Amino acid sequence: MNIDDLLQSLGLAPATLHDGTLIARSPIDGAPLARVREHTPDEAAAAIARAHAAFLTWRTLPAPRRGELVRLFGEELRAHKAALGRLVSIEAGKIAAEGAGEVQEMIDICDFAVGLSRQLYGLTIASERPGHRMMETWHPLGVVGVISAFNFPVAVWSWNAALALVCGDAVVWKPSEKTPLTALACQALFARAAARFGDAPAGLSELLIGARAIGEVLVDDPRVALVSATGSTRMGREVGPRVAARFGRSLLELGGNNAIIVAPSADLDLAVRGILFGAIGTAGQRCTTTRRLIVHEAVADELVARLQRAYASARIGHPLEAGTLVGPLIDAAAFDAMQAALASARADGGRVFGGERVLHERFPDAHYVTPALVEMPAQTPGVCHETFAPILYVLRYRDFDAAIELQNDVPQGLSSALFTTDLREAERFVSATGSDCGIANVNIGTSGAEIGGAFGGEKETGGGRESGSDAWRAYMRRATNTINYSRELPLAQGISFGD
Ligand code: UN1
Repeated sequence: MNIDDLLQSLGLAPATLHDGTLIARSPIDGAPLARVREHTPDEAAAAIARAHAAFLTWRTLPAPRRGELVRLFGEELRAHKAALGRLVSIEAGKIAAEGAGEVQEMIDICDFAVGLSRQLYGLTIASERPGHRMMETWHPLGVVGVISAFNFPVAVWSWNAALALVCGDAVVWKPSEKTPLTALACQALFARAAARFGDAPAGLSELLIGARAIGEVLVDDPRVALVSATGSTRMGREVGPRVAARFGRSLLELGGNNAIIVAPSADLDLAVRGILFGAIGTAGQRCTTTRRLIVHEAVADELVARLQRAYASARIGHPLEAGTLVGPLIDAAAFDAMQAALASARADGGRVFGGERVLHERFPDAHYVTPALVEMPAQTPGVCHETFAPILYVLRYRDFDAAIELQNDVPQGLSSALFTTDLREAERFVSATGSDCGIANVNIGTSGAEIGGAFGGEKETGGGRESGSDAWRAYMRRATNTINYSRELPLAQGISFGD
């Protein structure tokens, strides 16, 4: 199926995608896919105004009714899973299984949000005053701005949008300028769901196409109550303070530097598979990608040898060809950053295996690499930095405490994992003195989280939590209500005031 037919099947008219200024390219071969119209800052402000007006109506619908819209959207996603997954592969370079998996992640969060729409619970709290009841209510928050990255071009928006919509909020989305087509396709599918729903206000889900200046409009507009931003720590460092300066809320999901510790008792078959998916899956371009391997010296030689064999046999190539495990990097800048990181690792005494450009004859305008395994003498500044490419730094340890210290001794705190069959080590790792990350796993890798858990991390990862558990609370405002049903007016703390 050619790209125009694919876009058409997702409800987009290709004719409208040829006259814009933003060139959407496929990282598969670097070829232009479409020319998309960019929004001006004035248009962005108008979209926020429409979303705000939509919010004022939307918040009055009962939450379970709002859930019905998300249910219908989930149906559209189910019906278009193959096509949207394929478009994700074409625009972001993911292999077919991961493109489809990303759409499944959207379907899963829709299901979760539909259930949640009947569970936006508050507490009833014992009042210290007689004849009083105290309770907590959760109300819709306002317009939620979503800034997302190229690597999960649709799922990250859906985690935010599905929850925001059941919570009674309107959503304005600024996707990465590298992936406008998948965003347009999501909007088209959402529009179908809204049409079937009937009384969804116009402006409930707005899309802003453009570069940084458009994101800034979203960040600075006081009508945007929450800015949920996924991307680099550098981006979050700018967004967070700007939103805070106007007393807005932000939910930041930034860089990770995720480690897997492999203990001497580990099941190495599991460990090799977990490391492989985490380190080279998505060509190392997940925020949860495994970037560091901290392996006990007793099993290090064997594990590294097995990984080298697995790396050498992993098929790199066109992401939609059967058998491919590693697709392309997103662009030339990603390739250059990877090469710079490898050069700095070599200068610091690292032994680099892999990391070369391949397939340049077949795809001269794309960037395919062999994933790199780099044995490091120490956790150097380069190792502490997140390079968005398939580089796995290998460090050895002797003592489990030192391994945990090493794992925590980076600025980021998103995901982490331990492979062990020692119960004490496993429990220690997930305890208060274990991993300091938002995600800490045992005997599974660092990436590929389910939507049911809260997703996010500490330190320079930004502290935000999206997706499952009680992450919905970030999309609502909490009110504490005290109701006096007595004929007296007792004051709290036993204060007597003029009586
Ligand atoms: C991201 O890379 O921004 O846990 C999100 C995972 C996916 C989400 C990654 N469920 O790897």
